[in-house]
Amino acid sequence: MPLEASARIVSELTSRGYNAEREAVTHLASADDPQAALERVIETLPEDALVVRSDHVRATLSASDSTSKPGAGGSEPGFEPDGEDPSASTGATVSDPTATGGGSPVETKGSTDAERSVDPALRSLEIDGDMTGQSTGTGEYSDFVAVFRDRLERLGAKLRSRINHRPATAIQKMPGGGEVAMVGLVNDIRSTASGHWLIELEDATGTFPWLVMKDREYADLVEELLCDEVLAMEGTLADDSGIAFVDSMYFPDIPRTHEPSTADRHVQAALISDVHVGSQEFMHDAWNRFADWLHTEQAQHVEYLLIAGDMVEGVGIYPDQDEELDIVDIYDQYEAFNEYLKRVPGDIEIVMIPGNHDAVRLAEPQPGFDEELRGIMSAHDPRIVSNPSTVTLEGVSILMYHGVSLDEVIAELPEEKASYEEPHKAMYHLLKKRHVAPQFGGHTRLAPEERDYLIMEDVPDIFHTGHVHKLGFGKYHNVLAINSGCWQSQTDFQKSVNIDPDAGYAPIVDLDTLDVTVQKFS
Ligand code: D5M
Ligand code: FE
Ligand code: ZN
Repeated sequence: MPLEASARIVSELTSRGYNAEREAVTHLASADDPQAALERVIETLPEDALVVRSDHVRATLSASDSTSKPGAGGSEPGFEPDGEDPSASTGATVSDPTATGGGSPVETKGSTDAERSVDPALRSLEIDGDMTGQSTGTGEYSDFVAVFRDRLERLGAKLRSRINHRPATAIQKMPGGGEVAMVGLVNDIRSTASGHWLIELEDATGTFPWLVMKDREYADLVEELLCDEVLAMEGTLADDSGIAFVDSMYFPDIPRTHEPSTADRHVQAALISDVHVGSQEFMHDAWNRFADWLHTEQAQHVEYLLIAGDMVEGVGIYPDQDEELDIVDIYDQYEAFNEYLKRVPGDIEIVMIPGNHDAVRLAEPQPGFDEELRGIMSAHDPRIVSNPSTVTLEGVSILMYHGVSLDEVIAELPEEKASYEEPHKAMYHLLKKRHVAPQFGGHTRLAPEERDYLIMEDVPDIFHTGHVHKLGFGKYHNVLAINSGCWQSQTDFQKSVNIDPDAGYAPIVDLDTLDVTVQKFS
């Protein structure tokens, strides 16, 4: 099926306010006169229809086949290709869906359009950890105490069985020279005059200082530590019991033996983020190519679309941001985003969480969009949940988090351990700490709640973030970490700090194997 014809059909339907099932578009595109077929289909649609369904198209076209010759309605102009040259360069792991000859890494079974039909009964989509409507925080100091206590309790539970730990106040009273262990939050990290490291751990009873000697093998781990993360230390008490010398450190971590779940059939999910509609740099052509591609046979197994925040550019997010706005009203930005969502096939399930550019509170966890914004973004009936949330697709759990803490991980850790060039490695550290935003008080704003929603209580099969606008993926203890790039070309700010965004890519995950292929649309 020619991509241009389906692209044109999708545009045409979108401009008239309709969404369409993929199969419906395929069917229309393969009609002798697609434009006439489309007109007939629209004429016969029920008045309240929002989605053009394949059974309706089939019924309409077969009815009219018997009464008129193909193209008989034909006063409309025929379908011309867009004239847009969608060619793009391809990289090693990247496939260019618009190049002739395909070269698709996506497995296609058979080649007939009829096989693309999706049986909704095979799908399953569950949400966990959506805190929308659950916020209890009043912003009082006591809420901060509660959220850190919950963090220490729940992450500490992952460590307490592994060591013979004691509370901070009990350690102070133990005889000097003995073996000791403690589970706590990192309260402070300081280097000493002689180049050693002093780490203060805090638990519910108090604090205790731990010294990491610079020549010990664990010294290397100190540069990975972030304030407020939970870990355990084991070591030897000094003679006066005022400090302990670290022999081992333990992190909540992902067990190395973790075996991810996979789907029982060949089904795929597209993982994206950072659309930034409303920005002058929003790449609408790339987005439209992506949406059009989703209507093609090559994308027939893509049944889910996950969007990890920054749907729109927002207003007043950064200084002088208004100079780069294409749409200045935040609601208009969401209206426009909704139009772009409509181009996505109506039979793809969409899940989305907010990011720091979206119109929800900035402090994390961020509840899902309010009713007014849900109303605006309703055309595709997306599942709108909090940042973070876990979505389980056919048994495969995907932790979605926008990713603001990645800026901090990248700023605090040495280049080889976390960088914008390899954002997935920064994600590995969050997995190791079993927390999406450990450090409080920097870029990441924390909303005090009774419960710490940012903890990774269960091990996800996939961890999906965005925010840093760089594409990267890899596995950490069998968990697939994906940072999904963006749909916004380089902004003036990014130019000034040398951020070269990966814009216009869609990583596609096979849910049956957790393999990733990247489709390029820019
Ligand atoms: O963030 C996109 C990336 O760029 C993320 O790594 C933060 C960084 N960024 C972008 N603009 C700024 C300004 N003005 N200050 C600091 N950091 C910035 P996004 O959430 O899409 O803006
Ligand atoms: Fe962004
Ligand atoms: Zn962001």
